[in-house]
Amino acid sequence: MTTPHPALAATDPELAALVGAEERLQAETLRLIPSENYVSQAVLEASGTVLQNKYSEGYPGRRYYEGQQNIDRIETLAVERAKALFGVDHANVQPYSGSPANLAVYLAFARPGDTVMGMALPMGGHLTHGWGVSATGTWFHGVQYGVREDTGLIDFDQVRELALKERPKLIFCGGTALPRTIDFASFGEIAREAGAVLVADVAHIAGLIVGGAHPSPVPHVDVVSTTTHKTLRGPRGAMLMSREEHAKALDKAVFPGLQGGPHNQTTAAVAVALHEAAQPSFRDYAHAVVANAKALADALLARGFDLVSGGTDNHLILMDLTPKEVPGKIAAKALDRAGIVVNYNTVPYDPRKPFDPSGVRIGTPSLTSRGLGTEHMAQVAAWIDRGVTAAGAGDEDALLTIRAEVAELMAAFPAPGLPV
Ligand code: DSN
Repeated sequence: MTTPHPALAATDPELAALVGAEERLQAETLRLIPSENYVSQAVLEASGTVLQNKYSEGYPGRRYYEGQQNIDRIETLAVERAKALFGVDHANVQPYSGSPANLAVYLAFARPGDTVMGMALPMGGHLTHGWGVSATGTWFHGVQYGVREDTGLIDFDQVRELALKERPKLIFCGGTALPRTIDFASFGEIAREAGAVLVADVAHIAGLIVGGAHPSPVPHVDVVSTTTHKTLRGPRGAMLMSREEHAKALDKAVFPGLQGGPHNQTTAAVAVALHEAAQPSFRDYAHAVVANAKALADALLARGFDLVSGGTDNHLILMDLTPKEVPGKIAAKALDRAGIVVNYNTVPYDPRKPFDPSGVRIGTPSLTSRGLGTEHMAQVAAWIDRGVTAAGAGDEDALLTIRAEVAELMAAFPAPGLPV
């Protein structure tokens, strides 16, 4: 059999074997982590080019190194595509990933000790939205909002009350475990009333936004921060976008404020992903991701699962396994052995600890990229149900049986970017 990475296999067989093993794992398993995806072969190729060899501190036309003839055009292409796709005045495609992108926003608009506001991590927010263990909660005074215990929905009364009392410099909206549509307009009204800069962190839903399957934050917020590798289906990277008035502050914060040379190979792959996301087929993809998530949520509800907020509007489902009497971590690890890859997650008001929480977070971006449709979601829910039951009973044979069934279905839906 020929190897898909001949030079790697010849130079470093040990590493090549590990890459091959990961390719098999990604091919054979049902990947349900909502922040993951499969990039296309074109994105993979762009991110593995000689662009890797070039230093390019600065911005197109304003670099600190020579030899930027091609790099400038590549970065400009990525910037122009981002602007067109998201409908923004300004885009910076250089942040290395989501956390540095958000840190650059702090650098642009706040000073250490300032008050900032975001959703609490255990409620579905992100570390970089001012949570205590993050630099953003250590160097800044983070105040945190959450969701209502009875509905699982963002508590806008609390958001407004906190914002007017604390007068934060920055308000972050968006998160990592929010199954419902984000009401950017309400956040915009509150931020204006409080005099805060409003940042929408749309890392999870960027692909849904450009695909027309989630409302855009652009008319309502000052800054849009996003990673490029989740529903947007690009390489691991990030972007900051804004109106023209904030362009200089953001650019200065990214470079020279926080980062050195941009990762040009990633910039190129971001440009490719944005080109792909501008195609009509990507709109179909974004809507299919949501349709699959809704169908999966319905099938799980029918099997007696407790879903935070009662379901989903987007790509993500947060299951509270408390009624099943199986802790999230035990369930996640058992599902992994069954070939179903998920992550354990806190649920709002979780009585358990973050490293051993009550919930499991799942999503449909990856399986949709493989071509699975709503007709498959009853089967996916059945596997999850059987897997959780087997986890509770310690039934390893049942997990192995599921693993074989999963692999059989996955073989019929080859994953983009992976050797067949
Ligand atoms: N790690 C990402 C996620 O899984 O949601 C957030 O940064």
